[in-house]
Amino acid sequence: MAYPNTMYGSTVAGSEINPDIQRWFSTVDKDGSGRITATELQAVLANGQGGHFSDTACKLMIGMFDKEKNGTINVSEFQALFNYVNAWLGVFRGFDHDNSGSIQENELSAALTQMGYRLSAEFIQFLIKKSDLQGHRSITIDQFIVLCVQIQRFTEAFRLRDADQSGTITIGFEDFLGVALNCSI
Ligand SMILES: [Ca+2]
Repeated sequence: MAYPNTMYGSTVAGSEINPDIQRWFSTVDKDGSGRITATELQAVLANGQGGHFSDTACKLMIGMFDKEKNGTINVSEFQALFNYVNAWLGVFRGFDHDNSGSIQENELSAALTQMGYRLSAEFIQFLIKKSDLQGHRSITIDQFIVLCVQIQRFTEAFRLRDADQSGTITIGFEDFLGVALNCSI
């Protein structure tokens, strides 16, 4: 898989904190509690497109790096999250072939193919419509990350149940609800 993963490489927490990271963290951790929320993260994290990430993307990312599962992250988790976001920005730029700052249908198709997915043109259109509720034409960096993480989660849940790799699973009702509620963002 050619997309960032929280489990590998530069996103491992506990290493030395970069002074810039420490400074950015401190600017939003105004009460000095040592932990920041999704709202505070949104204030400090640039999306590489001259703006900030959406509420959904910030909550998703806090949830991925918050080991205590209380909706906040400390500075070393913030550093891991920052590296993860930068890796995603690189992926996004790599697939934004026309440098439009957004991902169109053909670009999303290429991205997901390179990530190892075989999805129909109709399904790619559906994914864009789901993300871009207004124009139905392109998705932003936030929507791209949220979409990829969500597809990744559902794929893992599917693979666990598709032992013979037939591409088809039989799923019980409660298991289905569990997957849907765990994987949705
Ligand atoms: Ca583009």
